[in-house]
Amino acid sequence: MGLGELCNQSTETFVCHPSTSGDTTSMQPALALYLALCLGSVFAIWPLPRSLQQGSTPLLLSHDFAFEISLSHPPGDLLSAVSRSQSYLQNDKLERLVVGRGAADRAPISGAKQISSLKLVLGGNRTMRSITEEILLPLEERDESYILDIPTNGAGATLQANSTLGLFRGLTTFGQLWYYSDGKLYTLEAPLHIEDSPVFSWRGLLLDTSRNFIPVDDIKRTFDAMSWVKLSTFHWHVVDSQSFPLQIPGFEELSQKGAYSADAVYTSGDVQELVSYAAERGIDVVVEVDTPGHTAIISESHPEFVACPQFTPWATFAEEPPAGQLRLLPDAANFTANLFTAVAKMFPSSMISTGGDEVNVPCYEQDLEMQQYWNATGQNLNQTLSMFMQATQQSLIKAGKTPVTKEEMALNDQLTIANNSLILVWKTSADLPRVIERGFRVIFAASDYMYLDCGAGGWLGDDVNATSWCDPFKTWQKTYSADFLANLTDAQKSLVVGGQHQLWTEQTSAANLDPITWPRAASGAELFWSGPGGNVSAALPRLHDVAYRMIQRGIKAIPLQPQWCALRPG
Ligand code: CP6
Repeated sequence: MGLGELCNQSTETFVCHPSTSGDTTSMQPALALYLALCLGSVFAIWPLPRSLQQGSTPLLLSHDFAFEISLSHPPGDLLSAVSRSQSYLQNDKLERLVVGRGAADRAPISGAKQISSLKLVLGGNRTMRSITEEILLPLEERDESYILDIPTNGAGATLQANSTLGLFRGLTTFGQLWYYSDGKLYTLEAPLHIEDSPVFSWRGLLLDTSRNFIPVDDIKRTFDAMSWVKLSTFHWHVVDSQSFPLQIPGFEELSQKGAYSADAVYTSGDVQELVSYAAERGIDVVVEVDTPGHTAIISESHPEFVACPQFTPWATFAEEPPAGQLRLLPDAANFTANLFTAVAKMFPSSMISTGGDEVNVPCYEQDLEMQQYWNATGQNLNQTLSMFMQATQQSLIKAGKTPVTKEEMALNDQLTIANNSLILVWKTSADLPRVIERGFRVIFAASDYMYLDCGAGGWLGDDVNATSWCDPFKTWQKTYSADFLANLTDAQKSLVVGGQHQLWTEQTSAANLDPITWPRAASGAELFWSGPGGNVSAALPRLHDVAYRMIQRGIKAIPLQPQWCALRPG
């Protein structure tokens, strides 16, 4: 193996993608290659913008560089985002990787012009809203586009957008342009013109906080890292069979009896703090209260609503211990509908998930109360499940929310679910076209590409040869290459709202949250911002920069290469 291979900095990886490197496409290939190799190429931008024209003139960030906001009453969250951008510029010490080895470079920055300001301009005819308000809009109403223009001489640089959310995305890109050398920040690519907007609006990360409790500060740190790669959706799988850490007004008994400890809870105050911390960073918090399956813990406070909590062997009645799921009876459905009404008041997002995955049939079939109800009414399992789904989804719809549910509920043609439901395809990518054919909007979350953990591995018992069905470990390359739009017509593609990584936490706590998530979750961020079809070898050097920058900002991202590759030579 050559040195370049070890660091994955082979010359091939330095050739810009023709459609995204305006300045090099018209040149002789040899010259273009030379410029790309020796004079730079935008390595650090992640996710890749829709269009990018770059020159090859070095530009220094002036020591008194300032953002200029040409708005009469800029919202507070935009001002905070600007000052965070300032402090990242001051504190990031990301050095440029050397060609062939990848080590940090002393850049040829002599004779460079300086850029002393970036003017933020809000265009369009839209009402000015804060970032927080923009990210809470329904998916199809959001505008995250921006145009960043930096002339060769640095003067008159502008960031334009139609929304504060777009300005925020542009600020994130601007922060990725700069490398550090000898106390200075520079870019090698002026002039730079970027026109950008995401292919998908749902660019998510699911985090399970039930199997192991994740403290508020760790979730906030995760939001920071998510925002640096323009992820837009935190899918919060807050409760499950093992613990119920969410305090819900009017339903306090659930967390009192269901949290791991009195400390392992999210209070209403915590939720508000997390929701606004996320929103200020362009992240929508979509909460999931998984029902009717994955609810064994509810039997601690409401045994009357839960089927089969004591049934054994558990493997017959649940995917993992403990067994127990909400009965598909009017009282339990009513309770759950009221629970969702209360949850809807806590979360300002336009979307809420009712779960809907892995409903266990034997658990219901062997439950006496379910048997009695079916006998008395002449109904069957699917009819009672349909009744449960309608009760819970209707309570969300009444609260003004769009219901989200897992693919099982869309693929069962005996069920009636809301037409506007968003469906999470989690089992296999092969199910995506099947759900689309039923006319639903979908989120690509398939376990063959999008699982960060191997969650089921926690329940493999004592079989030393067992492999979990989500094996093998999903590398960032695997996610990055997910061609989830293949074989879809344009009309079908329009039903895909995006996708997300999943982190189930049977084997994750705050101790390994960062390492298991980063930088891999960044691959999903680019997949759903820039769309599928990206080139893994072209992405790799940029992903190195993402990982190194995250580490500098306090994220315990794992390495993609030996440290040797990033050390200053000599
Ligand atoms: N918990 C819940 C889980 C999983 C799901 N739902 C899961 C299933 C298979 C694997 C990993 C996780 N742990 N509530 C499925 C959506 Cl491999």
